[in-house]
Amino acid sequence: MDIKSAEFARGITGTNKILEDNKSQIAFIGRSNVGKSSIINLLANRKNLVKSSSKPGKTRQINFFLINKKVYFVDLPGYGFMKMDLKRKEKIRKLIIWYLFRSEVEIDKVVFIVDAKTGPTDFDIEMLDLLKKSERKVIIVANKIDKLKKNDIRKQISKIEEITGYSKIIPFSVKKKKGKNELLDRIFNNIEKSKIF
Ligand SMILES: Nc1nc2c(ncn2[C@@H]2O[C@H](COP(=O)(O)OP(=O)(O)O)[C@@H](O)[C@H]2O)c(=O)[nH]1
Ligand SMILES: [Mg+2]
Repeated sequence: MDIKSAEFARGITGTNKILEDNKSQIAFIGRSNVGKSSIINLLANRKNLVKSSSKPGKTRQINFFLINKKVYFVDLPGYGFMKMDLKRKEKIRKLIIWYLFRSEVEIDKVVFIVDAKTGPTDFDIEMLDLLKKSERKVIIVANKIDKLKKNDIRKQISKIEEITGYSKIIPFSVKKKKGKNELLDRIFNNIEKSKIF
């Protein structure tokens, strides 16, 4: 199930023909600094496909990465960075909502990343409720479990399941390379093999 190739395709801030080229789209969403870029890089076996930066909130467009020449990983802008001004926050929020719910796109799956230690933010919960109502297929990833004591991981995952109302949350750590295979399996199961490889 390993990814063989990955390349940056395009960044968009509104409607674009890339949305309609009949490839599967896997959306990645999460607040700034949660480790979204690091996770996409880990899945794609690339160090710097997506720029992972110590300055959060830098990406303000929706970035499409072509995986195996067949499927897109779609990196949504990180939201909720504290130092970002309100106008900018609102712009990003609108862009995310447009892509997830109003663009004429069939999104195959949404990989929703939350921080394992701090749990979902208010915006996370709002988005997860909307995703549930729209019956999107959502995979929740709890990243940075390396920051938790071993004994607390299960407890914290259960708590996040309770808060979000979603089950089967994947405990993940980019730092310890934990959860990678499970996440790839969950992303690609139910998608026709010929659409991926
Ligand atoms: N401890 C720990 N740090 C992580 C993990 N994943 C990412 N980070 C760090 O979190 C910071 C933000 O990561 P980045 O991928 O840029 O987050 P993004 O803003 O969501 O794209 C970076 O300093 C990463 O090295 C993890 O699993 N554990
Ligand atoms: Mg990022």
